[in-house]
Amino acid sequence: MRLFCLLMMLAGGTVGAAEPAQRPPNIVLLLADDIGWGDFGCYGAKVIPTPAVDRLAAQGTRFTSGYCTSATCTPSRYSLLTGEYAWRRQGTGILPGDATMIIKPGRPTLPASLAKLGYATGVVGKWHLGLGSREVNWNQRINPCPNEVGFTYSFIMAATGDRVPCVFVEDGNVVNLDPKDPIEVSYVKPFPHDPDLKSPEERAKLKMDWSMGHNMALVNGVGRIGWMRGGKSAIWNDETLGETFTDKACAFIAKHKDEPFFLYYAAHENHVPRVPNPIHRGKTPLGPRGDAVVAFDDHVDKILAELAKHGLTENTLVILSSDNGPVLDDGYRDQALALNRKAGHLPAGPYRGGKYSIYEGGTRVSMIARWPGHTPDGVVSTEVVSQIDFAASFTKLAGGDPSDFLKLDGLENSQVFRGAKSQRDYVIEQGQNQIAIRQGDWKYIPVASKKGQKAWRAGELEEPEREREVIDGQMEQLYDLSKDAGEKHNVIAENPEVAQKLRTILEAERAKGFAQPLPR
Ligand code: NG6
Ligand code: CA
Repeated sequence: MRLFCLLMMLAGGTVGAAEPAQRPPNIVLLLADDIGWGDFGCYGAKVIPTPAVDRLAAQGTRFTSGYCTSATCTPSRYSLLTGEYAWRRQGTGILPGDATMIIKPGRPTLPASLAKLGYATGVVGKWHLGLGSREVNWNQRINPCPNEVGFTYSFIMAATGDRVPCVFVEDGNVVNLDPKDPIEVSYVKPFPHDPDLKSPEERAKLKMDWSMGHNMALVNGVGRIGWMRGGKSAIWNDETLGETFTDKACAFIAKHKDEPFFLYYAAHENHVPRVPNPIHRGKTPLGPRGDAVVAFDDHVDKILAELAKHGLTENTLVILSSDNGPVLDDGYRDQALALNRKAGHLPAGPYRGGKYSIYEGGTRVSMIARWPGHTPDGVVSTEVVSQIDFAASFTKLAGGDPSDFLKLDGLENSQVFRGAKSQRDYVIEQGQNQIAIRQGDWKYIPVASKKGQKAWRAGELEEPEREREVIDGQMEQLYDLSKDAGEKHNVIAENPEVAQKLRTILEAERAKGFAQPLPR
C-alpha cells in the first residue's frame, strides 16, 4: 500500500481521493479444483446449472484454449504462483499434508510481486504447496506459510480435503485450536485406537466409502489420507467448507475495498471427498460431483456479488479457471462414474483424458476473463492462454515490471485479456511423469516413462471405451487437434516433419532444465 501511495503522489494524484478508475485493477482469481473443460453450462454442460459462471462468461471473454500447466494440483499451483514449469523441479508432485513448503521465501512469486506494488494479496482455500521448513508443529505459528511467500493474508487448508490435518490455517495459525488438545499428524503409521478402515465393519459405518486409498484417519465419518489425532475443536465441517472459504473471500474484499487487491480464491468444492452442503445436494443428476460444481457456481456468485456491493465490478479483472482436468472416481464411492455415464455428461467436453492425463482433458480447462471496458464482452476466443503467464501478465497489469517471470517460462500476455492476439506460440502440458507440447493445431506426446505408462493405465479405469488403445504411452503420438480434438488418431507416421519440429522444441525446453533440485 505504501508504495502505491507514493506512486500516486508522484503521479500527481491525491491518494485519499483516488477514484477506482485511477488505481490499478483488482485481480480476483477464481481457481476451481478438478473442474473440467466441459463442466460449466457455457462450455456445453447440459445437466449442471451454472448460471453465475455462464453470466461471467457472457460479461467477458471465454477462452476455449485455456491451460493450466499440469494435470494435478501441486505442480499446477506451483507454476501458477512462481511462473516456472513444475517439471523443471523435483519434489513438485502431489504433496502429502505434512510436506514442507516447496516455494522458498524470497523467491519471486505472483503474490509477492503484486504485494510489492502495494496490493493486498489474499489466498483463501486450498494451498497444497507444503508448509514450514521442517516437520510442522501444528500447535505453533507455522513458518513459512503463504504469508512468507507474498500473501498478506491467508486462510487455507494445508493440502486437500482428503488429506489430514483437516483444519484451517489462518495467517499460519490453526483456527480454533485448543492448546489442551494438541494436533499430531503422521503419514507413516496410525495412532493407537485409530479404527481400521479396511475392515468391513468399519467401512460399513463410513459416511462415504473409499474406493482407493482414503482408509487411514477417520474424520467426520470419512476416511482420509494420513493420520491425525487431537485438535478436535479445530476440525472443519466438510459440508460447509466452501461456505467458510467464500465468507473469508468476501470479508477480504470488503476489508480491502479501498486499495488494490489480489484475491486468489483456491476453491475446493469439486475435489474429493465431495461432501456438498445439503443446499446443493440433488441439484444435478450426477450425484455429489455434479452438485459440487453447482456449489462452486454458487460461491462464485457470492464473491461476484461482494465485488458489486462495493462498486468494484468495473475495476476488477476476474479470471476463472481450474487447477487441472476432471476426474470421476478419485478414491471414494460417490457414484460419479455411473451417474455421468447415465446422464451422458462429458466433464472434459470433447477432449480426451482428464486429471492426471497428458491428453488435452488433463490441462485444457475453463478460462474466463471479465474486466468491464477492457475485456471484450460476450466473446468466445480461441487464443491460447496459459496459467504459466499469470505471474508476468498480472504484474504488468498492476503497473509492475514482469521481468523476473520472463527469464524462463513466463510471457507477458496481458493484452490477450483485452482482445489482442496471444503472445503464446506453444504450451507445454504435464501429465503424471510426462510432458507434451501443443503448438497451433498440433499436439506431440513423446514416449512415456515407465512411471508415466503406469499412470496412464490407472486412467483406464475411468474411460475404458476411450482409453483402451494399446499404444498409449508406449509410442510417440501426434494429433491434429483441428480435426481430432479427442486425440484418437495418431498421425505421426503421416507427418514426420511436424513431429520433428515439435520434438525439437520440447527437447530444447527440457535442455533448459528438467527435474532439477528445488531452490533451497
Ligand atoms: C491422489 C489421490 C486423490 C487425490 C489426488 C490429488 C488416492 C488413491 N488418490 O493420490 O484422491 O487426492 O491425489 O489431487 O489417494 S489434486 O487435485 O490435489 O492433485
Ligand atoms: Ca486439483
